[in-house]
Amino acid sequence: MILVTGGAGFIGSNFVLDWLQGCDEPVVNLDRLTYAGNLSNLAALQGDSRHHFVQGDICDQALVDRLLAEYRPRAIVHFAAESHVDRSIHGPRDFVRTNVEGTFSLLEAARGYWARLSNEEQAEFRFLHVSTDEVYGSLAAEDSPFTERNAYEPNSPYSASKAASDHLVRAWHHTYGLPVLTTNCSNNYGPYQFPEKLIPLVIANALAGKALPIYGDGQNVRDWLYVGDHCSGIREVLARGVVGETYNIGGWNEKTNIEIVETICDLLDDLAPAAEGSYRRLIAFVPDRPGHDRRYAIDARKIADELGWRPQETFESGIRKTIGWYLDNQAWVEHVQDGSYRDWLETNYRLRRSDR
Ligand code: NAD
Ligand code: TDX
Repeated sequence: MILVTGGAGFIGSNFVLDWLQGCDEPVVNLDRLTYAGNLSNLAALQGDSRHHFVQGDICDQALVDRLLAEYRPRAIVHFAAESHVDRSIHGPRDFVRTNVEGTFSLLEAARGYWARLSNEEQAEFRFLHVSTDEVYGSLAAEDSPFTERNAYEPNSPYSASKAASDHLVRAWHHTYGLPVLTTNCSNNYGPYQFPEKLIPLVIANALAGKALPIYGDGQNVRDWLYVGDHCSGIREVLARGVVGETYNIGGWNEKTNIEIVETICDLLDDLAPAAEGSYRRLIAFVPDRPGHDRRYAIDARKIADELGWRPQETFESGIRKTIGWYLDNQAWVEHVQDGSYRDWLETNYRLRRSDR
């Protein structure tokens, strides 16, 4: 049994689906179901006794204590977070609460649970913390990609809250001996990503004939990784990572934002041509994001050399898959945009409430 937090969000739900496709080890999935959590992502697991969903908050330590005692997981894989940089600029409080306080609560629960395990169970136990490359700050064009030894220089409320959580995880290892692992990954894309992030937003807006907003000059650079490759990297680190270490995960796929948006427009022109002409006509340059980091790039040699992990998708194959998924699942986008998926959830999924 493993405990996954945030397993109804974008990466967490991909991880749970991939995990249960690859093995029969059950998952208890703790998710608060914020706007970003969507149980319909896990509809394929309805009635599957290997998946135990619990709606609840990682800040609720008493709940996490109960879940650990009841399910006795051999690992915690911690995805739950507020994850959108723009939201963190407009309302940073939830980011500090969930990302910092929530990770603290989870660590405290894990520490108590771990202390009561047998020696054998203690040796097997892992707390894997899923984090981001944004903690390293912004690179200039001539800088080398981030390695695990780069100093932390977070610039947004989101990245500052993730950096704080990474530090807590590190401290719980060094001070209390909790067997932790941390992964710092670049920008993910793929199925089930909430259409507030660049790639799904551009696909959804293009199909709806709406403007495709590009912040600033469109020359900001991100490294892009297909979500399935992130999930396989996490599985490798969980299985064979060295306790106390951090691992960067990245796709060696640096792209400017304008390149990304133009690529999506061109693929959509082939796959779903619009009567009005190329989707590029919808591109609109808009005022920049405050404090917008210029460039992220990941040096993923450590996880490649030490654990043998390599991404399976190129950007070209991954973006085609992703666009195909959004074209086939336009109802999903409409539901998450208008909130009606919550009705779906009430009628189609039996929830275990945190106040049980
Ligand atoms: P997401 O916003 O899609 O999902 C977050 C999930 O966490 C949601 O299901 C939400 O309901 C849940 N959640 C939020 N607050 C909670 C709380 N207090 N208690 C319990 N559950 C709560 O995020 P994502 O993009 O899937 O990111 C997952 C993790 O990966 C995050 O920790 C994020 O920082 C990290 N990460 C994301 C990316 C990316 O490109 N999306 C890249 C690197 C790292
Ligand atoms: O409408 C937009 N227009 C635009 O130009 C949006 C939503 C974004 N952008 C730009 C901002 C970034 O330079 O595109 C780039 C990507 O933006 P986001 O999708 O918001 O991602 P980013 O800010 O890079 O952060 C993401 O990657 C790292 C995730 O949201 C984080 O959770 C993860 O840690």
